[in-house]
Amino acid sequence: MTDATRSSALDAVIFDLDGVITDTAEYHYRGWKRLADEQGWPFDRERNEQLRGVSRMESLDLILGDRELDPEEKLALADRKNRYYVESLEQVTPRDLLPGAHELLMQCKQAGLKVAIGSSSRNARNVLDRLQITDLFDAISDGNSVERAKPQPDLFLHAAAQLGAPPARCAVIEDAESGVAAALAGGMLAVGIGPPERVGAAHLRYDNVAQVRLEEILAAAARR
Ligand code: B16
Ligand code: MG
Repeated sequence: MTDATRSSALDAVIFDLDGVITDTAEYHYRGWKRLADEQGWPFDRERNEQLRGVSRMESLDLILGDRELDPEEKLALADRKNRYYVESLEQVTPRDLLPGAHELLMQCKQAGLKVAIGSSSRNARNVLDRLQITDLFDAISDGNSVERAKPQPDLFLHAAAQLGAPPARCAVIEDAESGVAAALAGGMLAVGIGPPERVGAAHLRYDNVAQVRLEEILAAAARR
Protein backbone atom coordinates (compact mmCIF):
# COMPACT_ATOMS: atom_id res chain seq x y z
CA MET A 1 0.00 0.00 0.00
CA THR A 2 1.37 3.44 -0.91
CA ASP A 3 1.47 6.38 1.54
CA ALA A 4 -1.17 8.13 -0.56
CA THR A 5 -3.71 5.34 -0.13
CA ARG A 6 -2.81 4.40 3.45
CA SER A 7 -3.91 7.88 4.48
CA SER A 8 -6.95 7.85 2.18
CA ALA A 9 -10.52 7.20 3.27
CA LEU A 10 -10.91 4.09 1.13
CA ASP A 11 -9.82 0.47 1.65
CA ALA A 12 -11.69 -1.35 -1.09
CA VAL A 13 -13.68 -1.09 -4.30
CA ILE A 14 -16.52 -3.54 -4.92
CA PHE A 15 -17.41 -4.04 -8.58
CA ASP A 16 -20.80 -5.12 -9.84
CA LEU A 17 -20.37 -7.59 -12.72
CA ASP A 18 -23.12 -7.33 -15.34
CA GLY A 19 -23.09 -3.77 -16.71
CA VAL A 20 -19.78 -2.76 -15.08
CA ILE A 21 -17.16 -5.41 -15.90
CA THR A 22 -18.97 -6.95 -18.88
CA ASP A 23 -22.29 -6.62 -20.65
CA THR A 24 -23.99 -9.94 -20.02
CA ALA A 25 -27.31 -8.03 -19.92
CA GLU A 26 -27.75 -8.83 -23.62
CA TYR A 27 -27.49 -12.59 -22.91
CA HIS A 28 -29.90 -12.27 -19.96
CA TYR A 29 -32.31 -10.46 -22.31
CA ARG A 30 -32.09 -13.15 -24.99
CA GLY A 31 -32.64 -15.89 -22.38
CA TRP A 32 -35.76 -14.21 -20.97
CA LYS A 33 -37.00 -13.29 -24.46
CA ARG A 34 -36.71 -16.91 -25.66
CA LEU A 35 -38.61 -18.12 -22.58
CA ALA A 36 -41.27 -15.40 -22.93
CA ASP A 37 -41.78 -16.17 -26.64
CA GLU A 38 -42.11 -19.88 -25.88
CA GLN A 39 -44.70 -19.11 -23.20
CA GLY A 40 -46.53 -16.48 -25.26
CA TRP A 41 -45.78 -13.67 -22.78
CA PRO A 42 -45.09 -10.11 -23.93
CA PHE A 43 -41.49 -9.06 -23.26
CA ASP A 44 -39.22 -6.51 -24.89
CA ARG A 45 -35.97 -4.62 -24.30
CA GLU A 46 -37.75 -1.84 -22.41
CA ARG A 47 -39.15 -4.31 -19.87
CA ASN A 48 -35.74 -5.97 -19.72
CA GLU A 49 -34.31 -2.69 -18.36
CA GLN A 50 -36.31 -3.27 -15.16
CA LEU A 51 -34.37 -6.52 -14.59
CA ARG A 52 -30.95 -4.87 -14.35
CA GLY A 53 -29.25 -6.10 -11.17
CA VAL A 54 -32.43 -7.94 -10.08
CA SER A 55 -32.15 -11.60 -8.97
CA ARG A 56 -33.33 -14.46 -11.21
CA MET A 57 -36.57 -15.27 -9.34
CA GLU A 58 -37.46 -11.61 -8.84
CA SER A 59 -36.87 -11.06 -12.56
CA LEU A 60 -39.33 -13.86 -13.34
CA ASP A 61 -41.89 -12.31 -10.96
CA LEU A 62 -41.54 -8.96 -12.74
CA ILE A 63 -42.06 -10.63 -16.13
CA LEU A 64 -45.04 -12.63 -14.86
CA GLY A 65 -46.78 -9.56 -13.42
CA ASP A 66 -50.32 -10.63 -12.45
CA ARG A 67 -49.99 -14.18 -13.85
CA GLU A 68 -50.12 -16.60 -10.92
CA LEU A 69 -48.09 -19.82 -11.14
CA ASP A 70 -47.24 -22.37 -8.49
CA PRO A 71 -43.71 -22.30 -7.02
CA GLU A 72 -42.57 -25.51 -8.78
CA GLU A 73 -43.64 -24.20 -12.15
CA LYS A 74 -41.81 -20.93 -11.49
CA LEU A 75 -38.66 -22.78 -10.52
CA ALA A 76 -38.80 -24.82 -13.75
CA LEU A 77 -39.25 -21.66 -15.83
CA ALA A 78 -36.34 -19.90 -14.09
CA ASP A 79 -34.19 -23.01 -14.64
CA ARG A 80 -35.07 -23.07 -18.31
CA LYS A 81 -34.09 -19.41 -18.74
CA ASN A 82 -30.87 -20.11 -16.87
CA ARG A 83 -30.05 -22.99 -19.24
CA TYR A 84 -30.43 -20.63 -22.20
CA TYR A 85 -28.26 -18.03 -20.43
CA VAL A 86 -25.51 -20.48 -19.45
CA GLU A 87 -25.43 -21.82 -23.03
CA SER A 88 -24.84 -18.30 -24.32
CA LEU A 89 -21.97 -17.76 -21.86
CA GLU A 90 -19.91 -20.18 -23.96
CA GLN A 91 -19.34 -17.24 -26.30
CA VAL A 92 -17.83 -15.02 -23.57
CA THR A 93 -14.08 -14.34 -23.90
CA PRO A 94 -11.67 -11.70 -22.47
CA ARG A 95 -12.67 -9.51 -25.43
CA ASP A 96 -16.02 -9.03 -23.69
CA LEU A 97 -14.56 -6.92 -20.89
CA LEU A 98 -16.22 -3.49 -21.08
CA PRO A 99 -13.87 -0.68 -22.21
CA GLY A 100 -11.93 0.68 -19.23
CA ALA A 101 -12.94 -2.11 -16.81
CA HIS A 102 -9.61 -3.94 -16.73
CA GLU A 103 -7.68 -0.66 -16.53
CA LEU A 104 -9.78 0.53 -13.57
CA LEU A 105 -9.31 -2.76 -11.76
CA MET A 106 -5.54 -2.56 -12.20
CA GLN A 107 -5.47 1.09 -11.07
CA CYS A 108 -7.30 0.14 -7.87
CA LYS A 109 -4.88 -2.68 -7.17
CA GLN A 110 -1.86 -0.50 -7.91
CA ALA A 111 -3.25 2.10 -5.47
CA GLY A 112 -3.23 -0.58 -2.76
CA LEU A 113 -7.00 -0.97 -2.66
CA LYS A 114 -8.64 -4.37 -2.29
CA VAL A 115 -11.05 -5.32 -5.06
CA ALA A 116 -14.13 -7.54 -4.89
CA ILE A 117 -17.08 -8.61 -7.01
CA GLY A 118 -20.59 -7.91 -5.70
CA SER A 119 -22.95 -9.48 -8.25
CA SER A 120 -26.54 -10.73 -7.96
CA SER A 121 -25.71 -13.48 -10.43
CA ARG A 122 -25.35 -17.12 -9.43
CA ASN A 123 -23.24 -17.47 -12.59
CA ALA A 124 -20.70 -14.80 -11.64
CA ARG A 125 -17.75 -17.20 -11.24
CA ASN A 126 -18.45 -18.77 -14.62
CA VAL A 127 -18.47 -15.32 -16.25
CA LEU A 128 -15.28 -14.21 -14.44
CA ASP A 129 -13.54 -17.45 -15.48
CA ARG A 130 -14.49 -16.89 -19.11
CA LEU A 131 -13.23 -13.29 -18.91
CA GLN A 132 -10.03 -14.73 -17.33
CA ILE A 133 -10.04 -12.25 -14.44
CA THR A 134 -11.14 -14.42 -11.47
CA ASP A 135 -7.68 -14.31 -9.88
CA LEU A 136 -7.59 -10.50 -9.82
CA PHE A 137 -10.24 -10.34 -7.08
CA ASP A 138 -9.58 -10.51 -3.35
CA ALA A 139 -13.20 -11.59 -2.72
CA ILE A 140 -16.24 -12.70 -4.69
CA SER A 141 -19.73 -12.10 -3.34
CA ASP A 142 -22.45 -13.37 -5.68
CA GLY A 143 -26.02 -14.65 -5.90
CA ASN A 144 -24.98 -17.79 -4.01
CA SER A 145 -23.44 -15.86 -1.10
CA VAL A 146 -26.46 -14.29 0.61
CA GLU A 147 -30.22 -14.73 0.88
CA ARG A 148 -31.43 -11.18 0.35
CA ALA A 149 -30.79 -9.67 -3.08
CA LYS A 150 -30.13 -6.02 -4.00
CA PRO A 151 -31.50 -3.45 -3.03
CA GLN A 152 -30.69 -5.00 0.36
CA PRO A 153 -27.03 -4.31 1.19
CA ASP A 154 -26.20 -7.94 2.11
CA LEU A 155 -24.15 -8.79 -1.02
CA PHE A 156 -21.88 -5.80 -0.56
CA LEU A 157 -21.63 -6.20 3.22
CA HIS A 158 -20.61 -9.83 2.63
CA ALA A 159 -17.88 -8.66 0.22
CA ALA A 160 -16.64 -6.05 2.72
CA ALA A 161 -16.57 -8.64 5.51
CA GLN A 162 -14.53 -11.03 3.35
CA LEU A 163 -12.05 -8.21 2.69
CA GLY A 164 -11.95 -7.15 6.35
CA ALA A 165 -12.90 -3.62 5.24
CA PRO A 166 -15.34 -1.41 7.19
CA PRO A 167 -18.34 -0.65 4.90
CA ALA A 168 -17.78 3.10 5.27
CA ARG A 169 -14.32 2.59 3.69
CA CYS A 170 -15.70 0.77 0.62
CA ALA A 171 -16.83 2.15 -2.73
CA VAL A 172 -19.29 0.26 -4.95
CA ILE A 173 -19.39 0.61 -8.73
CA GLU A 174 -22.90 -0.21 -9.98
CA ASP A 175 -25.01 0.16 -13.12
CA ALA A 176 -28.40 -0.71 -11.54
CA GLU A 177 -30.78 1.41 -9.50
CA SER A 178 -31.21 -1.52 -7.10
CA GLY A 179 -27.41 -1.83 -6.79
CA VAL A 180 -26.91 1.86 -6.01
CA ALA A 181 -29.66 1.58 -3.38
CA ALA A 182 -27.90 -1.47 -1.90
CA ALA A 183 -24.58 0.37 -1.70
CA LEU A 184 -26.20 3.36 0.01
CA ALA A 185 -28.08 1.07 2.41
CA GLY A 186 -24.73 -0.49 3.31
CA GLY A 187 -23.21 2.91 4.10
CA MET A 188 -20.78 2.69 1.18
CA LEU A 189 -19.69 5.27 -1.38
CA ALA A 190 -21.89 4.63 -4.44
CA VAL A 191 -20.50 5.18 -7.93
CA GLY A 192 -23.23 4.91 -10.57
CA ILE A 193 -22.65 3.89 -14.18
CA GLY A 194 -25.42 5.02 -16.51
CA PRO A 195 -28.02 7.77 -16.94
CA PRO A 196 -29.14 10.00 -14.03
CA GLU A 197 -32.67 8.61 -14.14
CA ARG A 198 -31.22 5.18 -13.32
CA VAL A 199 -28.24 5.80 -11.03
CA GLY A 200 -28.70 9.45 -10.09
CA ALA A 201 -28.92 8.56 -6.37
CA ALA A 202 -25.21 7.62 -6.36
CA HIS A 203 -22.55 9.91 -4.83
CA LEU A 204 -20.71 9.99 -8.17
CA ARG A 205 -22.00 9.14 -11.63
CA TYR A 206 -20.38 8.37 -14.97
CA ASP A 207 -21.94 7.49 -18.33
CA ASN A 208 -19.66 4.46 -18.70
CA VAL A 209 -16.77 2.67 -16.98
CA ALA A 210 -14.12 4.15 -19.28
CA GLN A 211 -14.95 7.58 -17.83
CA VAL A 212 -14.45 6.58 -14.19
CA ARG A 213 -11.56 8.43 -12.49
CA LEU A 214 -10.13 6.70 -9.43
CA GLU A 215 -8.78 10.01 -8.08
CA GLU A 216 -12.35 11.40 -8.06
CA ILE A 217 -13.56 8.36 -6.12
CA LEU A 218 -10.73 8.80 -3.59
CA ALA A 219 -11.54 12.52 -3.28
CA ALA A 220 -15.27 11.80 -2.79
CA ALA A 221 -14.42 9.22 -0.11
CA ALA A 222 -12.22 11.76 1.69
CA ARG A 223 -15.07 14.32 1.70
CA ARG A 224 -17.60 12.00 3.37
P1 B16 B 1 -28.36 -15.15 -12.62
P2 B16 B 1 -25.23 -8.12 -11.62
C1 B16 B 1 -27.41 -9.54 -12.32
O1 B16 B 1 -26.02 -9.34 -12.37
C2 B16 B 1 -28.04 -9.17 -13.65
O2 B16 B 1 -27.88 -7.77 -13.89
C3 B16 B 1 -29.49 -9.51 -13.65
O3 B16 B 1 -30.08 -9.20 -14.89
C4 B16 B 1 -29.66 -11.01 -13.34
O4 B16 B 1 -31.02 -11.37 -13.28
C5 B16 B 1 -28.98 -11.31 -11.99
O5 B16 B 1 -27.62 -10.94 -12.06
C6 B16 B 1 -29.08 -12.79 -11.63
O6 B16 B 1 -28.33 -13.54 -12.54
O7 B16 B 1 -29.65 -15.55 -13.24
O8 B16 B 1 -27.14 -15.46 -13.48
O9 B16 B 1 -28.20 -15.67 -11.21
O10 B16 B 1 -25.58 -6.89 -12.38
O11 B16 B 1 -25.70 -8.07 -10.17
O12 B16 B 1 -23.79 -8.51 -11.77
MG1 MG C 1 -25.20 -4.78 -12.90
